[in-house]
Amino acid sequence: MVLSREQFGDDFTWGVAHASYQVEGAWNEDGKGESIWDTFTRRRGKIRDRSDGTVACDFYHRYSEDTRLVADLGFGAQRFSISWPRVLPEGTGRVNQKGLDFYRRVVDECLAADVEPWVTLYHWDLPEVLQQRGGWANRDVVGWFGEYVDVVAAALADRVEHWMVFNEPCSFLLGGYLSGVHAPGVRSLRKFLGATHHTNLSQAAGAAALRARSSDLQVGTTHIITPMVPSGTSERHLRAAASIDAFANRVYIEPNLGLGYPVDDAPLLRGVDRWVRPGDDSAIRVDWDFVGVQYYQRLPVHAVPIPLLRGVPWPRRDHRSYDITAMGWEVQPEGLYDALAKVHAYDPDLRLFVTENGVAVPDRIEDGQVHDPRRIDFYRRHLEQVLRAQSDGIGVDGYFCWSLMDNFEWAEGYVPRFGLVRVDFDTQQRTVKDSGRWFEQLLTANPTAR
Ligand code: IFM
Repeated sequence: MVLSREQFGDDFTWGVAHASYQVEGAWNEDGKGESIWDTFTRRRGKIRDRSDGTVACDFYHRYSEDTRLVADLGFGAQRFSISWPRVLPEGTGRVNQKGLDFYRRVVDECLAADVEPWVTLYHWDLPEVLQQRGGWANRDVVGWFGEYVDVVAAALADRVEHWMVFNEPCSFLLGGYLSGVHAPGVRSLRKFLGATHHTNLSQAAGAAALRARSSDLQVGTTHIITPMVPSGTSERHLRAAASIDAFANRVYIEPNLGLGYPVDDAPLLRGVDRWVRPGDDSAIRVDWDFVGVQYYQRLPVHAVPIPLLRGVPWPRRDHRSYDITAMGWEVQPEGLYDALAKVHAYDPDLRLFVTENGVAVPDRIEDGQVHDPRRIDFYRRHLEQVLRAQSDGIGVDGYFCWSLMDNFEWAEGYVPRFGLVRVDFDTQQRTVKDSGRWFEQLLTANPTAR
């Protein structure tokens, strides 16, 4: 199918996304405190290429030219996150004005370039001092987070309309508190359940702090949705898929919608009860203006028990017949449709945005160009699924590419490259890839010329 911008509707938001620790660098400049990723990356064996985000894409100093690039490629929105320890170096209390000023400059740069700033409040870089006090497993985090959100909202709510409270709770909770592959590297089912409940409460506290600042804001959050596909029709496989769906998708969504924890499909989740207090059922509820759906892969599920999870089945990769990305993920565009349909089913009136979708492929620079046909094919096929969703009545109002530029991919370091723009991490030179040009053509060219 030949895609054109018009097919998606006049009000459709086209954006790019990135996150503080992955792009900013300047890890200790202008009074910033340490985050859990500053400390985690120093631990041996945690990052594949032993790298860290101390410099990353140097967005802290290059936000102007990068924002100009966003506009030149035809995008109308830039989604970025705020680093909590840059704003509150001690996690609570003293505000670092220079940190807040940086984000005001980024926002103003966006507005001047006619690029709408979309702000994420938490994309995984908790202040290290708060981790020393238990991090997300300490219930006090709900109050700490509410205070932080209020500080940021006070500084930016007059010029930022779209806010996302969290980025992918699933990723930092499963990775940070259960498998331990992400910061803070904890491996404990008990703490994972506590951290999950406190994050869900913090979704509500963050949303309330935003709404208290202004009733004009669009308040949302984002979830990575990984559709689970049972490997067979036997009861065992069906139960395995339902159980992992509860762990990887539903547990971060449903409590905020007033649906409680999905304990019937995943009895291990009953352990959350020890963390729940009277009144939490109502305190946890949020009336979202929109939800950001983030999609990368679907997972075939076999009933293979993992000891740490005491019998909970875990997805096993079995995708020989699919195109596999540099992350080892299966390219399955229909999964994006399934992810959108899954969230839509909770509330057909909820506005949805694809707030992340993208692919890491091993691309290289040749004669000053980066030819990345696999990435173009990936985007084309996923955008077709957005159109399919829209035509089936699923309200999808925007699409953000992950990512504007190659950046620090957490435990994978700088090996996987997700950008529409290549970054040479030695020189910081940016080179627009063919996929970036493809978007530029889609978004800016005269329709008859495509
Ligand atoms: O790089 C991450 C991002 O921080 C969160 N969503 C998934 C991306 C790719 O792994």
